[in-house]
Amino acid sequence: MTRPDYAEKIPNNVGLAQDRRLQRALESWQPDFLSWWETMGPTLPTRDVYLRTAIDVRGDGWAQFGHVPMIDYRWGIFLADRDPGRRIAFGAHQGEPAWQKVPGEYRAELQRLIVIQGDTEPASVEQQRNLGATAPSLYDLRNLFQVNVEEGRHLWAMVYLLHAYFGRDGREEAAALLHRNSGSADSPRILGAFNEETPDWLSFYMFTYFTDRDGKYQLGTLKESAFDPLSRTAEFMLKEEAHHMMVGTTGVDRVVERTAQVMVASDTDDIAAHGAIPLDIIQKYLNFHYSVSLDLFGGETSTNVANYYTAGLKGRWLEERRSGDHRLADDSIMVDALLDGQPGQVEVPALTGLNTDLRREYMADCAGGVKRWNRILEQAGLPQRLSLPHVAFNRQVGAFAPVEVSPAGERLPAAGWAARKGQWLPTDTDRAFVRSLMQPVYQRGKIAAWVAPPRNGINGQPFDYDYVHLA
Ligand code: BYC
Repeated sequence: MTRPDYAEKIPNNVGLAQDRRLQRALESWQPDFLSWWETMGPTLPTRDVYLRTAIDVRGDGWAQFGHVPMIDYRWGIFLADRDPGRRIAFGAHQGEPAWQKVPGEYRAELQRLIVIQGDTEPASVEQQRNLGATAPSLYDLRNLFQVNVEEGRHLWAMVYLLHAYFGRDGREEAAALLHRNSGSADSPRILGAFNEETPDWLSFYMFTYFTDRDGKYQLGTLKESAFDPLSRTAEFMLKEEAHHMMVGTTGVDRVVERTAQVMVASDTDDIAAHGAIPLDIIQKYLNFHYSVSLDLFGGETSTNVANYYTAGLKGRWLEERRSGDHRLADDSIMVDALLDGQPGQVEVPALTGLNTDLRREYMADCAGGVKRWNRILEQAGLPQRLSLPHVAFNRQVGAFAPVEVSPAGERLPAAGWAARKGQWLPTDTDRAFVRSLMQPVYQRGKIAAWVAPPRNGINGQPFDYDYVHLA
């Protein structure tokens, strides 16, 4: 595998210069991407930002850091190294060599998975475009822009696959990825969570914790794909994705830390007047972002996912490391379901329950975040704790979509839900209060009062480094 070639118009490690047709097609998509970035990307004018750029796909030295004007960021196409002996790990084709081309019979499904994945990437940039105006520090501002440019690169990753392997249909889908927009009434993004606003930094941290973590799990399943270029693309994307989740994890840490400090210092839970975010509002934001992200795993039972698995298009989380059967034809699984109108579980064939299997991996991972935030509260000597709501709470997709359920899992009549919803999900007043705290802090080494500073800077730099030069 070659190192990315930065002399080319589109940096890549896929030998683009050897395929003139593909190169031309991607070079004609490039100006559309750049004009999308200018019109739908970050709105805060900046001179340059301390960004990391991938220079290799291997090892620790895979990225370099430096101040770059964002529009000059080198969005490129990078696939993890190819394993020439790779074999399909699961499904009906288990044991056969991984595919280097798209088999005709799976073309439509593969294209659909790639389009859905690709659609989320620019959507998140659109959702976050105005956050620069209210950044709590230059450090946070830099992290926001790092996440944004890499989501842009992830779009490139999917567009490469569409152009290289799906012909004219693929090129049309690549164009459409720039035409749908988050929250648009006429042509919204495909998945629900990507049409929600990210209007403030608490939402941003929650989004990068919960929704980027869905990305981790979905990419993990695509990394198992029999279609080798998709697997290799997903593998490298996961490497970049780790930073995005760090931004979310430590972002929520820092909000909870500050909240706890102010609660202790002022000896009250009602800290709104003290310029920090009350714990009950943090819990409501958590409830919202977690439940919306649970929807991203699709229905508890799904014939789509059974077909994807059997065909070898999308595996389970850590498929190759799992012991036992990798075809799942005779297995069963207990999935969440409505039983006599109450949240419960039913047994279904393992194949149709695969969305549930993946969602459970995700839920266990999310519990880790709550544990660390509760440790912060505990260390501050506070008795309050955060928690994940029940799996049936506030769901719009799947078995629980038709019912209303409290965070504790208790079924509610419509009137009960309407009366109590504001205790569990952010109200307009909560959102307005959080927004009122969001005043920008652009001086080096300074930070907004509602969030604690990070323990570490980026790439060994101190917190008061000049991470961003504004225009
Ligand atoms: N919203 O059979 P079902 C990321 C549709 S995030 C709207 O249960 P399936 C990132 C579904 O399409 C990761 N519609 O679904 C994070 C289906 O439609 P059709 C993104 C939904 O197919 C942060 C119907 O409902 N990647 O990378 O088993 C920043 C029946 O559903 C939703 C992927 O998701 C929804 N939430 O599973 C940046 C991977 N859920 O067929 C980036 C690719 C379901 O009836 N996608 N529907 O027309 C997939 O693997 C699957 O398509 C899904 C759905 C998991 C999304």
